[in-house]
Amino acid sequence: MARGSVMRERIETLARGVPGRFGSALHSERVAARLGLWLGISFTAAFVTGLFSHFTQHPPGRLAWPSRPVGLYRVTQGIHVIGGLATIPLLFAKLWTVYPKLWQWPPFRSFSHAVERALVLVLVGASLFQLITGLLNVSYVYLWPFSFPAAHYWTAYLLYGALVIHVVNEWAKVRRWLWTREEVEPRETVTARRRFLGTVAAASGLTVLFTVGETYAPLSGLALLAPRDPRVGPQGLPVNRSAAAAGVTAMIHDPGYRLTVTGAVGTPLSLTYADLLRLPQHTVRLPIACVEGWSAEAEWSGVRLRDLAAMAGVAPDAVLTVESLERGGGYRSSEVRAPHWGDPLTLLALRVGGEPLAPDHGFPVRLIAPNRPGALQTKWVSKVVAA
Ligand code: HEM
Ligand SMILES: Nc1nc2c(c(=O)[nH]1)N[C@H]1C(S)=C(S)[C@@H](COP(=O)(O)O)O[C@H]1N2
Ligand SMILES: [Mo]
Repeated sequence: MARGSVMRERIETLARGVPGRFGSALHSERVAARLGLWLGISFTAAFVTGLFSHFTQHPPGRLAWPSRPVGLYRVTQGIHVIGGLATIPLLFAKLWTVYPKLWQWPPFRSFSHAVERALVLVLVGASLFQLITGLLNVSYVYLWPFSFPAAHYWTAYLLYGALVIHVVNEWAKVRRWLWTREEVEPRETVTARRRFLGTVAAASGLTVLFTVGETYAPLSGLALLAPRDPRVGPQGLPVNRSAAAAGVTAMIHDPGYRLTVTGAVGTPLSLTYADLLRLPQHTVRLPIACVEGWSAEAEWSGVRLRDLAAMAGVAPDAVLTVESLERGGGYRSSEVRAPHWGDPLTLLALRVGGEPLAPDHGFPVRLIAPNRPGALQTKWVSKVVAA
């Protein structure tokens, strides 16, 4: 059909005032409600898992997360990032479905209608911002001058607040179109709608299928769209920041290297690499679960952090700060609270897969703990400070 006649048909439909239609069968409240429901579920999952990630990294006060289940953060962040990517086709489909409403006339029927439309503008802007900057961030593209986590965190409240109000405003339509018996519709309308929604769902599903392998090993061969392959890197593990990039290459091979345990301790410790190897060694299988969605499991061996804490005489509720040889960078140190340092799985690892750590994996010593974002698994550790 020629463009002009499509437009004419739309205008005629509008003029006829078919309920719930603002264009064709696809520009309808029924399609908008269905996509809206999917988006509501996926934004809720993103909001909850995103807040979990935030408060895992920034626990308020003296609060602490449990160290189990071991792979919890890996799963929640996988849902966050891969679910977020799968939301992109849904959002664009929804915007396409409702765009004829952009030209509605008059633009504002009343003050409350104006407020409602302003709110939708905030919702659309915040959604596009979250999904697009999120996609670029996990693709390691940093084009902006602001801190991604800070902007993403505050925009999440804006988005979710606007979403809740939007859902309240539109709820009657959702009920009408999704939960009441369908009135008789032309067959083509039903077919066109099913085909459209099926295509959108398939686009989301394929996004998941082609990225989930970055965290779910059995599908890593399919992770064609994922920025990281969890099997690729030195010792079969990916690297976010190499020893060279962190500027630690000379320090990690210095024969004067010591691991010190200081601060609120009974007995300060200063241990060489050989001393550490002489302490009881333990082996654990744990993932690195990066905040950017990829994760990779490995077999780590080394000294239990709680053994070192006991040797140094640390209080049972102490907070341990693990510090790297790295001078700058956002991840040069991390806090380990009691549930984590008391866990027998938490190690200052000296080996991975039976070999000494590669320089890029944190030689001589790295922290590895269960249920913890990769960003907090500090590499090139030289100090533990108790407080
Ligand atoms: C394509 C979609 C998305 C991607 C790829 C994505 C990616 C990410 C990444 C990589 C982080 C970790 C940031 C860091 O700590 O360095 C994160 C955190 C977060 N995300 Fe998303 N995200 C997406 C969508 C969303 C949406 C729709 C919401 C809200 C409804 C949301 C809410 C959050 C929150 C609250 C955090 C915690 C931020 C913090 O640590 O301060 N995200 N996201
Ligand atoms: N000192 C230091 N440790 C660090 C980082 C860093 O930049 N500096 N990056 C962290 C991040 S973001 C991740 S995901 C993991 C990556 O671990 P890997 O290189 O051993 O795979 O290391 C963490 N430890
Ligand atoms: Mo990371």
